[in-house]
Parts: sequence; C-alpha cells; structure tokens
Amino acid sequence: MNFDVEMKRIRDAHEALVGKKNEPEYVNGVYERYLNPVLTAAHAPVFWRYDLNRNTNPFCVERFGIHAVFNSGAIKIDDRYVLVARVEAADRKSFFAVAESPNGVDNFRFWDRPVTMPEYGEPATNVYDMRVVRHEDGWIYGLFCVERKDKANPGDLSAAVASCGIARTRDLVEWERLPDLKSSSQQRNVCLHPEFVNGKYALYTRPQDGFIDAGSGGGIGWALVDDICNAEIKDEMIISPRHYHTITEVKNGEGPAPIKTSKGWLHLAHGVRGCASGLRYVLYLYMTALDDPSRVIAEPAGFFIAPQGGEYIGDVMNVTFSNGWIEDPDGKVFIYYASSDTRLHVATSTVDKLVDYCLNTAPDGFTTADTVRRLNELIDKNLK
Ligand code: M1P
Repeated sequence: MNFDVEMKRIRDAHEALVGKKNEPEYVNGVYERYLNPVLTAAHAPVFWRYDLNRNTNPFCVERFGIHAVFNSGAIKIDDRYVLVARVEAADRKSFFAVAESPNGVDNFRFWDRPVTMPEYGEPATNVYDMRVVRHEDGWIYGLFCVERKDKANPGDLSAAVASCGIARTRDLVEWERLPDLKSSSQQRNVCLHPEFVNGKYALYTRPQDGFIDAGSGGGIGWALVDDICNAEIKDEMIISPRHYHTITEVKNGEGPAPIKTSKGWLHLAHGVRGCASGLRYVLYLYMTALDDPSRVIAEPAGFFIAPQGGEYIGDVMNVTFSNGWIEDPDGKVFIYYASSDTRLHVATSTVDKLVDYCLNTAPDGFTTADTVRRLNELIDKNLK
C-alpha cells in the first residue's frame, strides 16, 4: 500500500461526498424531501478519523471511528445554515459538533473541533439531541439530554437517568454550562421557547417515569421557570397529550423551538407507537396560540414525515426524529430530520404551506368511523 495514494483516495472521496449537489426528490405539496442526506458519519473530517502521519499510521488505518451523525439543532448565523449535530463515535458516546452550509441543503462542513461541553455535577455518560434556541434575552441556548447511570439499579447495566442539560453561548464555540433542569421526573426532549412568557422562561418538557418509558408522563409538557440559571420545574401541564391508537400512543416529544407565524406558533414534534417490529418514530406538526403558546389551536391527524425507502434502515430502525429547523426571512423553512438514528436529511417548505397544512388538516377523531367520515367529506366536495 502506498500511503500517499491511499490518503489521496480517502480525501478525494470525502471531498466528493461533502461537495455533492443535493436535489429535491419528492414533492407532496407541503414539503420537498432532498435526495442525499446532508450529514452522515462519512462527512466527519478525514483528520478526525485518521492519523495522517505515515510513520505512526503506516497502514492508513482509521484510528477514531465515527458511527453516525443525526439529530441536529439548527440555527441561521448571518447567511450560514448552522447545525449542532449529534455525532456518535464507535464507542457509542455522543457529542456535539457544528457543521455549516452556505445554502442549507448541501456542502455541510464540520468545524475543525467538536464542542467541548463543560460538565455540570456528575460527569455525563452521554449527551445528545440539542435544541438550539436564539432567545430574546440575547443568548443562544442549547438544551440537551444528559444521560447518567442509574445508581439506584447498579446491577442493571442498561438502567439510566435522563435529565435536561442547559448551556448558553454567543458563538457555538465557548459554552457556559448552567445547572441541569431540576424536575421531579426524568426529562428528555426539553426545548426552550424563544420568548419570555409572563416575564418567565418557558419550557416544552417531556416528563418520563423511566429512561425509555414515558410511563405516566402524559405527553409534551409546558412549564415556566423564573431563573434559567437555576431552572426548576414547579408546575408542569401537558399540552400535546398522547392518545391510544394514534402516532403518539407510546410517547411524543417537542422538536425544535416553535416558529412564530401570524396565525400562531408552529411546532414540530415526534410521536412514537409500538408495533411488532418495535417502536416507530414519526414527525407531526401542531400549532399553539400566539398569545398563549401553551394553548393548542390545531393538531392535524397523523404523521407529517415518516421514514421512507432507505430511511427505514439504520442503527435504530423505523425512526424519523427532528430537533432542528431554520426559517429564512422570505418564509422558506429548512426541516432537518434524522432517519433511524444514523444520518441527517433536509426537507424544505414554507411557513405559509406548513400553516395551511395545520389549519386545513382535520384532527384525529380517534375512530375508524370518523376517519371514513372525513374522507367522505373530501370526496363529496370533489364529486359535487
Ligand atoms: O432512538 C430513537 C430516539 O429515541 C429517543 O427519543 P425519545 O426520548 O422520544 O424516545 C432519543 O434518544 C432520540 O435521540 C432517538 O433518536
């Protein structure tokens, strides 16, 4: 093996992948799905994976394995589309890394170094799924899941505790870690509302009894906190509940911070149901009132985005998940969603289309009879 030839092959392949133009693939009237994932494990820089010194790596062996790049926070900084991705190393530890693109659909390049997130309290075993929010207080916040071993069950090596880590930054490089969210239950999928509500910080929460099971946690919650530097949930109410025989039967969770529109706050969330092949994660939209972001005003039945084709396949099958979207000043929306905990995709839409979808798609009637009634209503209208 010639070291230079092999290293050139690796670099050329990486450059071809990162520089590949992306095209919209599937149009359903609401959004366009793009053909290529925007981030994968293979997008990780060559110098993260290889020792580039021929003396210490004579066989050109990968020295650091990157397994997956998926659930990403998203934010527009100047003209750049910036993602704070969940990168999972071969050792199953996730960390955050920033990647940016000039157009939001391709050419995403990682910054040279991953995020070095300061610890709070007992060091986390794993961190992931950051919701990045530009808050009206002037800071950019990152709220993310912090996973630690459940010390109450020392014999069960899969027993873990999930809580919400909170950090803030001005540049996505230097992060100030704030105390983890205090909550009487475990928490995952917590997201900060971008504006103050009644002078307080507002959180979308997801209370859960166990690390995996939502249990008595009834759905997506809402809580106001006085001080983000010492955030504690005192009162929590469920605003997007789970329902029997729907896409949210097992659990659900808020995605990125909602987008403010003239007709209400637009939300993206995930719903989970169980089936013979395991859990199925799909994405759905709902809207809340402008004057009260905790009051649901529209919740279309069913899923908005679900796995299709190769998206079904990956480390954790049958999963679509999103914790990042970006709204352009002209109303175009870039929805970053991951498939099967393996790779990250983009779909594009507009605020107008997403609001139209929410306000003109009937809610779930919870019975077959109601579904057939809704279908007949449309048929009647069209055949009249
Ligand atoms: O594996 C699917 C997803 O599972 C979790 O989501 P939830 O808390 O709703 O079950 C998260 O670990 C998420 O990262 C993951 O994509």
